[in-house]
Amino acid sequence: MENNNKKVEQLKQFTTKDEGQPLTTNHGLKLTNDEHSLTIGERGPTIMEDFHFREKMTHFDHERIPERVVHARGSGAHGVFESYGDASDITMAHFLGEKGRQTPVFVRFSTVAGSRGSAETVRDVRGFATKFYTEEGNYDLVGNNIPIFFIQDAIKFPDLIHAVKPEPHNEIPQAQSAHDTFWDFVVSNEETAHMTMWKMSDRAIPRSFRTMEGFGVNTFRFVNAKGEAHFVKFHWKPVFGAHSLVWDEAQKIAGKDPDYNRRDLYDNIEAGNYPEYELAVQLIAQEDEFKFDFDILDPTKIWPEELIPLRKLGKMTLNRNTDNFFAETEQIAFHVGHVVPGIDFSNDPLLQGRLFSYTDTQLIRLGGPNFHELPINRPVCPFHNNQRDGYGRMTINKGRVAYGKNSLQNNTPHVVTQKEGGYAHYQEKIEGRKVRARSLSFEDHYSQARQFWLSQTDVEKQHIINAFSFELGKVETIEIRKAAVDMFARVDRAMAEQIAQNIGVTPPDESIQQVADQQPSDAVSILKNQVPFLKSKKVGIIVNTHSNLEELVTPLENEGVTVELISDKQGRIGEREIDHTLETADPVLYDGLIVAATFDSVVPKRKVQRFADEIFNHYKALGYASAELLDKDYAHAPGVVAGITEFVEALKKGRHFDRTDATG
Ligand code: HDE
Repeated sequence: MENNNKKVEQLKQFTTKDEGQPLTTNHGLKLTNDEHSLTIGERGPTIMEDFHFREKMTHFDHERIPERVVHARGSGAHGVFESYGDASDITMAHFLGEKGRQTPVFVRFSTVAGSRGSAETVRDVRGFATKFYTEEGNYDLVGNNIPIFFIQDAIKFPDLIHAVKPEPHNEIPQAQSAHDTFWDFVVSNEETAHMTMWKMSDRAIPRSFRTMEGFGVNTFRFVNAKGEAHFVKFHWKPVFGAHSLVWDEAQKIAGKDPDYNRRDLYDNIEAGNYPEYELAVQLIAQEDEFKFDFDILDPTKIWPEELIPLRKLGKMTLNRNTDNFFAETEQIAFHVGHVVPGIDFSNDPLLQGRLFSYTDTQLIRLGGPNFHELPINRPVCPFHNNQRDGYGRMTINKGRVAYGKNSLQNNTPHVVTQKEGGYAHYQEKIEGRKVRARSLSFEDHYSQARQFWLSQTDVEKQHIINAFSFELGKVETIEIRKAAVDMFARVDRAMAEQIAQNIGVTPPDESIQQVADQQPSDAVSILKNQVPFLKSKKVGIIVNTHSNLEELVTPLENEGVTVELISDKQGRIGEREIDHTLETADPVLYDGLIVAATFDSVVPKRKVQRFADEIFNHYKALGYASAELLDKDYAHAPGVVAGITEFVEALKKGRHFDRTDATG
């Protein structure tokens, strides 16, 4: 598959290997000494003449570029998208036009609020941005792992981001929404109600990039060759389903392995456990625009899947890590305006603003207008126009003509018709006054927030209450805490009452009306849609020389589970290397744990008990060789098992939330 990947082939032209080569300056001069500056005498001053020192230091001084203003912390991979069939009844897009057609892709996953070096398992929305290198030019699907957004109009984006970022007077807290300014924004802007419910849910702490859904969020338009249009929403469905961490675990991982998500992605691709996601769309015919009790252009609303079913269009497989993080993941530049014929925009006011912001932000981040020439951003099809010059221009455009129309070059490069593959905007008829106002159809901020609440399982509801209580518990201004309780009493009074109790404010005022009940949408719950799986899960086995390794390891590895051996010291047991000590490993980094050691002075029970406790409290599969090894309370709890076959089953199931004694 990789051999036909045009993007990979193209990148090869820009790839270099320094290994085994003589050291030179950037201008190709071979060097005789790279450890001493040029000085006058062995103890004297460095002199200006030292061009080598100056070049090396200058380059170093300029190594950093501005981080993305949002989504700074991210990680990416190459892959391929394969079309399931011919979607030409709904879109002209060539890459969706034939069963089996393959298109190279690059995906960058990210958190939103944190800086480039921040921890990855914080409570936050995740970015899910895909660049399709199609035959018709690059198509970017710049989405998130939550299907809606906080605000309805792009003009509020700077305000939202200023509120969630560290507070300006002391730059605290990093990558957290649990602080006054974020919650002040929430309670002062009611349109945030629905998205805040999602952000307080387990969606905001995904187990891995491999196990989270993706959504285009905004409403786009599909247009077929006959000019017929549908409004469209995009979905990525991970083949392993959506899975989340639990909050205590997420916070601990942030310290134990701040690179947890990128490591998971990288390691699994290296191991051949390629992450897979199906691309699906929801479609609403142009003439049905006003058929729903929500405005289909409002980005704070979902289109319930039960009402508007998904149509699957293809599958994406991420099968290759980057060679160089900076050149690829950092320099990739996404833009919602990078579209191909057959994909168009709607008047969703958030989308309209995004169409401006993405190019604008690349100009500062990547230092000029030629970022499209960076290898990772180049299309795999040819591109020609009369744009010229600027910082970092790499192309050598031959000839004297750089304008149109012209006669000297027979008026080329020339435009083409739509039939010949040219992009023509959908001709929507628009009439209206020039206003700064929002349609009344955008005014209902609570019905879908309540629908989200009513769609959750009891476990998920409890997690939402806990998340609100944690976040608001960190808010110093009591009036903001109270305002949040009042605001979310409109979503569910009982929920708000519990939060109020937890955070020490008075219950919601009697006058506040909870909105009417809604038909639940099971699709928005993670736990109602659990996919059991084994491949790529990670299990730690605590061992000593008495452990019977083969019996435990083989059944797991046969299922594609990654096994790591943990003991008090590193070294070998038989053929196998011990991967970690009880200090370098931590229970929060595993999907399941087996205690296969007998306790002695080598593997002290006290340390092992901590591992078992954490695994137990985070509802994960726990296997043990004999009952005396662990606290008796554990013995019969769900997902705590003695045999390896039982362990494999418990691991496959996922979390055992029916384990009532666990602290979460
Ligand atoms: Fe973005 N967003 N965004 N955003 N966004 C950026 O572009 C912006 C929004 C999303 O991995 C920036 O290159 C505005 C929604 C992702 O490189 C910037 C608004 C969704 C990424 C920008 C939004 C997204 C970005 C910063 C409100 C989900 C990371 C760096 C109207 C559909 C892409 C950059 C990557 C990045 C602007 C809202 C997704 C500043 C103005 C809604 C996944 O241009």
